[in-house]
Amino acid sequence: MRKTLRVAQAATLTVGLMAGLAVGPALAETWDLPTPYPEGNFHTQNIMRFAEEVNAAAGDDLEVVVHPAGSLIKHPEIKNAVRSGQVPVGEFLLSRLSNENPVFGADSVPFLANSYDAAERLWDASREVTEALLARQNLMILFVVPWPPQGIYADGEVATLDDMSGLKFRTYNAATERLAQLAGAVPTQVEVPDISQAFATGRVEAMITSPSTGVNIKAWDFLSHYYDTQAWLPKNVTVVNVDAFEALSPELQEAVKTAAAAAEQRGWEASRNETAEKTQILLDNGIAVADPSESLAASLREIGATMADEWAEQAGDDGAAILENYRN
Ligand code: PCA
Repeated sequence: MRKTLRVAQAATLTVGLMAGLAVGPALAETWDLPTPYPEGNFHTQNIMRFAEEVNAAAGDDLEVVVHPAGSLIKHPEIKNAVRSGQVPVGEFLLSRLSNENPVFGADSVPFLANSYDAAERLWDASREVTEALLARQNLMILFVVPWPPQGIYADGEVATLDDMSGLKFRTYNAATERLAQLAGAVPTQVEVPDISQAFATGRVEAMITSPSTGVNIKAWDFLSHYYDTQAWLPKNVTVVNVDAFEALSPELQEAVKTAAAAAEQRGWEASRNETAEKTQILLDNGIAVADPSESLAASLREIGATMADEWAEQAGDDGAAILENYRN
């Protein structure tokens, strides 16, 4: 009798433990969030803050874990990883998708929108169609944040476009590749975590990117000049898989949306502050920072005009609608 009782008690205890494990707080859902850029970058910092805010609001129900610098998933695969549900959320450079549809590359048309105010207006004009295109891939935008204006880095003076001729030029999307071609340079696609290595080994010799990325990779280790060409402000987008989002309780969906709206606002502000702050760090480390010469600026504007025509042709009706919205 005593023995039976003990066994029964033990059985009850075991069942209780299992039940406890099955619903216990240790089993909060984890959302892995891969990003392409290093932890110190302002986009990554902003996303980490987004994760903190969601986690604080979600209590034990959801934990967003940020994996920077392509450590979980490499940049070229992040979009499809979110689309397929391999991960529920992720960040990538929107214009990387311009090969799927030129609309995604609207923000990388040189000189179309090369100030923060213009970039904001261009995004207002393109947000709806961009969201609709991503929705077809089961993706919903959480927030969008621009990089500072893009400038040219080189190891030596670039007084005219001729000085770019034949340079091995690091690119990050179709527009930078096309710009390099039109400038007579030799394009090579390299992701940010691999840039230092690419310069160190001579695989690339020049690039166009922001003061932020220049500082993140310590451009002064390989390069001497930065030209503030203010060519465009490309944007990063953080997206969520729609099924993963809809599987959340209404309260959690609200918490994610609230944190996303805050991240978008904070991100634009941080980006505006980045430009001067990171340009100063380039200067402090011995990079010669200058405006492009009149000759270089004129050549780049010409390249920009060619690329704008090409984009308008490729982007068709959607592109025309974006331009019309943007200009009015
Ligand atoms: N940095 C990213 C994209 C634009 C930027 O400023 C890069 O260089 O890849």
